[in-house]
Amino acid sequence: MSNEITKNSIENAVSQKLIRYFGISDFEEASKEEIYMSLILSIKDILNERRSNFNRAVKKKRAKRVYYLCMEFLIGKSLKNNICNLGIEDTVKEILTEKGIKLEDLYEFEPDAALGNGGLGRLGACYMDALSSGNYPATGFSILYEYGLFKQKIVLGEQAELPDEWMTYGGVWLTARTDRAYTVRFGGKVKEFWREDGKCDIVYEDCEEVEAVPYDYTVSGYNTECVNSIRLWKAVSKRDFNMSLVSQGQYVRALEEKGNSEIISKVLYPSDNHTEGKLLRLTQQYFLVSASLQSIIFDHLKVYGSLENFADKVAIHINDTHPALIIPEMMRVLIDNYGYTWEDAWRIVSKTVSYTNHTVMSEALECWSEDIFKIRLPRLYTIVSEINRRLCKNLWASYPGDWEKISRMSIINSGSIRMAQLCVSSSCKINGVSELHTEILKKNLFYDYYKYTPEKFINITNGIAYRRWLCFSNPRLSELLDLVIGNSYRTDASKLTEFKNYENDKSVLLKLADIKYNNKTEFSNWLKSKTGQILDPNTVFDIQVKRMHEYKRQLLNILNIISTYVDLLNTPNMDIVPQTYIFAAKAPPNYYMAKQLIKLIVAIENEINKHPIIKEQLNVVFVENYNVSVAEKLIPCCEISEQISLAGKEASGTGNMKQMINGGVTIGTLDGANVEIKNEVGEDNIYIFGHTAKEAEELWRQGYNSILYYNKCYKLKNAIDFLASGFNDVGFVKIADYLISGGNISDPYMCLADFDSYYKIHHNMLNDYRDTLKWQKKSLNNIAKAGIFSADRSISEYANKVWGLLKV
Ligand code: 26V
Repeated sequence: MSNEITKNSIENAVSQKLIRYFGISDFEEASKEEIYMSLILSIKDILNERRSNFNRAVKKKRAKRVYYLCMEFLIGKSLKNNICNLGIEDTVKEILTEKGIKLEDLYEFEPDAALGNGGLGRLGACYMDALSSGNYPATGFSILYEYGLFKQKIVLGEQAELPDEWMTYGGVWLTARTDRAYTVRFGGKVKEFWREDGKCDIVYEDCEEVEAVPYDYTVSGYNTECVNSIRLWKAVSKRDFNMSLVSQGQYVRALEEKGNSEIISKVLYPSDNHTEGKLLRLTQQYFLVSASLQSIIFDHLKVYGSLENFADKVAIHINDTHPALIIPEMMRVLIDNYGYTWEDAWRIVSKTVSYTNHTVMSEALECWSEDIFKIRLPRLYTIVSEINRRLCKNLWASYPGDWEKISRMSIINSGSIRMAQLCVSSSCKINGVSELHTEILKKNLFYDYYKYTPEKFINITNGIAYRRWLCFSNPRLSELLDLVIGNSYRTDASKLTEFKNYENDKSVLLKLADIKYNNKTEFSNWLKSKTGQILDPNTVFDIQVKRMHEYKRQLLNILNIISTYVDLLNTPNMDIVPQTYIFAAKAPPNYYMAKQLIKLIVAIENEINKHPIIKEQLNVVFVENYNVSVAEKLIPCCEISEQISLAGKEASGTGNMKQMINGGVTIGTLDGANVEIKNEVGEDNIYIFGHTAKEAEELWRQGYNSILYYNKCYKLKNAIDFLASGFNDVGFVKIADYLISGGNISDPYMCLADFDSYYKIHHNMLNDYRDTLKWQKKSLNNIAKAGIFSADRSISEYANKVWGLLKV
């Protein structure tokens, strides 16, 4: 047990840090930055001590560990989360208030650790939180992207990308472990030297060596002594300064040479709508995998001295295909470095590795050109080829003569190395992230594999770290819950169902309305102070926040907004529920249509701003630089949660769960986890519209023709015509063309096919909103039924069904 944390101990710790790191002996003289740093360093000490105690307990128990490999962790801010997890928020506030400092200001000061694109990365962070909260021994592995993804700024109505310099103040959480650096090799030549005993020595020549230096980010759990960490690798050049260049006065060139390999950990790739098989991305993936595996093996050998029990004590999780190279890399290390036979190595690897698929979008399934792969990772290429040769041999035995099936299933095909096939053929378990998504994996994407090894496929529906998303970011609502149902839901989300008993309690329903109004007011004030954008908390807040992508169909929402706008232009005193549409999203810098959509939303916002009367009825804002902390402010304000992807395309969604648990009512298609949300809350408490996944697929197969819908629905026609004619001095003819003039490839995500049912159900929804009690009852039901979407539940399923992991 670690020492008890008291007001005194925290105060002393912070004072000590101020002295040691900043030479300040008087609290009063310290700047906000210095206090911020000192507070974090003090909390880090507490967490690190707990981490070392927890690790000792894990070793003593010889407990199995899970290693969660992911190219992205969208951690966000940690100060508040850690303080709340430790249960010391009141104490810290008290200390700071005495010194005239607001803890809230320090929270604001912390930058987001935004090492992710969206759902996938945030899921990784939520799962690390749940692993710690559940007392599971776990380590996350990723890359220390110095400039994150990018910081979004709206400049002249369009997205501009700036480097996100989060490390200056966000790096305080990191602990550099220079003592645990490893070398990662790229390129060069591989030579095999066969010995007389039949073994083979592998010698590498002329390869490029990069040093991987770990920086550990501690992850606390709620109300527990368990602390885990995410190990982030930084690339450091191993090349010494070329002194001859320096002495020739070419200092800058010497720096450039050294800097080259360090590019590996500079920025994260955006999840574009197409993978280009970029060399740097492959390099990043191998860098992550090779360094992480060395670290895993080192840890294991330190405890057990041998790799014989590796598969019993280690679970390695591949989050999406991005870290799939761990499979051939582990084969390489076991065979080349530890003398294992292929068969023995394979037994270990295929028992250790499990894989989660996060998308069925074919553009997002990563493939590498054999030529690039061969040059960059020559030894791994040999191993992948051998894995593939043996796989095809087995497939041939099962399906003699069925070349078509075998070529669909093979890892290497037509000059490309397919990571999904590598993962599915080699993992002990494969899971999708919602019921529907897993069914689609089984029926479509991985159909052949499902028939081949059905026992490997399972579903684990995603979950969220609901303490962050409800308890800490919506204190008004969680206080009400504490009062009404007690606080046991804070450790057991299933207890939220008790809230349902209050669905007809008028005072509770009115309190819910009040809380929402206060959250909306707080957000409106914050936004106004930051950007000058004006919101009216008396209007209904209709929110669509997620990555910008065609399949998520922000455009469907926009078309409905434009149609309402046109109606208001024609009939200014139309009786409508005053409505505010809030968008926030980053678009991948190379994704033309996604950037156009942002431009369009901003243009509508500006257009409406020119009509103050209309703005009172219909307001649109684009909130820039969407990230975890913006989400934490925005989601508690959600009344209408837009989850309107084309059915079959959104693997799960997790924003839908976050908004639901904050009382947002979903308008959505039967896609991803929306299906399960509907099953939980019942038809009265969700607004479902549009084609089902099956219907959408069928419609597309028959030869979808968007123009038919345009001609059939006058509202839709008005909206698209208005879009084409342009407003706010900007024309969007290209978007109109994209919807209706591309022959059978126009409107690829079938916005038009779902428009009619969308606007009708949206209209009904707004009408229901007029009746506060009726609406709040729906909201209450959403909160009460959200417990199942807790990451604690997801993680316990992973622990039981995939990793064989026990709590320590
Ligand atoms: C693909 C690529 C390919 C190009 C290089 C960069 C890059 C980065 C990410 C991706 C795949 C993105 C997959 C993804 O984010 N899936 C989301 O996962 C969430 C968590 O399971 C899920 O809720 C969302 O529905 C799903 O879209």
